[in-house]
Amino acid sequence: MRFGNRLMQQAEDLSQFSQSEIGLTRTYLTAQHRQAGDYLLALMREAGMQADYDALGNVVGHYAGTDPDAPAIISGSHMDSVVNAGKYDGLFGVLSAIACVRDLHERGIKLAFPLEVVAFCDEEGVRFNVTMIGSAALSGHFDPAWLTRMDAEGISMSEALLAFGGDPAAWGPLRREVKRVACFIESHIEQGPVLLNEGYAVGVVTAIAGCTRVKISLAGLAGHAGTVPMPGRRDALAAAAEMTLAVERVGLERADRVVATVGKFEVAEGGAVNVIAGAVSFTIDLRSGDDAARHEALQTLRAALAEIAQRRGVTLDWQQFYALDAAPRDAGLQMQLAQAITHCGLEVRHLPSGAGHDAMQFAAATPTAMLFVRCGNGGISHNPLETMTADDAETATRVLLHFIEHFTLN
Ligand code: HGY
Ligand code: MN
Ligand code: MN
Repeated sequence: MRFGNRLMQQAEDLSQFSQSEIGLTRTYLTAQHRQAGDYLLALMREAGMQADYDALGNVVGHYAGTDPDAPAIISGSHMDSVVNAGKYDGLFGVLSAIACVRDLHERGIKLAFPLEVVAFCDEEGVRFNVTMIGSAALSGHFDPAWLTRMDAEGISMSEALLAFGGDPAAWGPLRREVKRVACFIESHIEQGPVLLNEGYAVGVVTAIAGCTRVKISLAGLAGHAGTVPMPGRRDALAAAAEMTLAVERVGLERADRVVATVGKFEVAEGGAVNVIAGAVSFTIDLRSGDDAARHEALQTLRAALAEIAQRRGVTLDWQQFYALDAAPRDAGLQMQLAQAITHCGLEVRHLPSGAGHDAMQFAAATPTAMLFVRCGNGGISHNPLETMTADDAETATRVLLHFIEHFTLN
């Protein structure tokens, strides 16, 4: 095995850089970001790359090509995690790309195209509620207003960047010139059951689902739990609970094409056992591979929540804070990826991605492709039970390497 065991060990090593005692949580611009970044820098340098942090905390490695005019192949994924995460979400795409460059370096091979490997600093958006910060910067979608976003402790992204050693004023030059990028290829665990259930080690991603995220804030009337009669209460928590079920219902009624989730639910000041909740907020994450279906579901949901708010006498504030359209993958690159899979003696399975990925940020101007690798435990992810095998890590890295070595411009 050229890659699999080493890659699994590296993922194990990196999982120790966690903000939580139990499980893995690694968020943007923390000491754990630095620890994992330093580990990845060392791997990149060992693999023959010039590597360093950029101004926003991305970890970027460069492997020169033989043709100074050739555009670069960029490969990578994110190095941050959700709360209580698995070990492979994001990092598999970084480690497999590094392993490919290391293999070329050890064989003394330089390709015509320069190679860039990127560990994106923040894709999950846990700390500042802004997702895909690193890939947005490289693809020209960074919004400087994000720098004023505060974390739960009231620290702004700009302050955290300065404390990390980054430079909040230097995000502009991170944008890659479109003509200097040949393609972006991301390998990633599937985070679902399809490859596992159908017996495929890897798959070619056809499209990444579009996603809209909304923060709902409800204001009712706080009151004494013992003295306020049931009829006529303006209970923000009960209203939020009914709305949460409405989110689930809208998703279930469109289960063939939409998923809808309430992932965060907060009672102001934590609530109290003997107080009718006056203020509650929650988040909605609504996705579909079909943008029209997502928009229809969102409108239906918005009307349903408004009716509940009106009937229950609570006010509803609807703050959409994220929206990305479905992003089909480049057909030519899908074909090259399929050829790499065939070359490795495997059947080709095409499938969509319900999860969002950094590759979405590049799709508007750069040919992008994604390679999925099977995960175990029913495909579970965003959960410490997330798992994959060294054999599949080996297979996926061989496919990625073949794709990179035989890449041709469309
Ligand atoms: O939410 C997602 O799909 C990704 O894990 N950020
Ligand atoms: Mn994730
Ligand atoms: Mn991911």
